[in-house]
Amino acid sequence: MRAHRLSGLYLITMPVADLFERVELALQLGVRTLQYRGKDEAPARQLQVAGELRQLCRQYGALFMVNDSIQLARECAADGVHLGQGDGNVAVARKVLGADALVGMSTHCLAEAVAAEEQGADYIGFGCLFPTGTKTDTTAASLHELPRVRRAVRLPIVGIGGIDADNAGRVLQAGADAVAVISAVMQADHPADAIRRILQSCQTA
Ligand code: 3NM
Repeated sequence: MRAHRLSGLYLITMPVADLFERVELALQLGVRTLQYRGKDEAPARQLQVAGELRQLCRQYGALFMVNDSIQLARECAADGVHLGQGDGNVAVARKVLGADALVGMSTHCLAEAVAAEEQGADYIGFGCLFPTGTKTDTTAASLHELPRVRRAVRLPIVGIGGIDADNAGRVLQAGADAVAVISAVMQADHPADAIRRILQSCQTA
């Protein structure tokens, strides 16, 4: 299990035309965890994209995670899978992917965070912390609850939802170990600037 490596910027993909260029740029600038999230893509496309991202991450020594699908994570030899509350259970993921696989779980409140730890997750996502246009069916989570979650669980916490260079520091100061970001990088007009600024706020938080 490599959850101890979760820190700083945890980048998540969305389908954009220059996906591989953005991801490679992020890896070059120091991002060490990438999650492939291609919910609406056809299965064959998911496998192809995930396989290429997997290779890129290997090249840069970064962790490669797959969103939701234990099966896809297995097929592309990902380092692990990130599960939503309804996406399956940690024990099944570990059985399919092996004992060394990293298994993350989305949580939205203290009770879910504690339950995820009890289920054996390696880390938790905690959100949605700020308004986001990326995911429509989010459940709001409170930044004010994050310090309580920090005290209640020993797992690494990855804040998520509407995070950018301006608010990343607050999320880390409230107790998160890392910040998960989609649109602030994937849709940035100047991705290098966005990535650098987020990484910088991670270092100074
Ligand atoms: N999960 P952006 S919020 C994928 O609350 C996802 O669990 C969330 O995208 C949760 O960085 C979210 O563009 C979307 O706001 C995050």
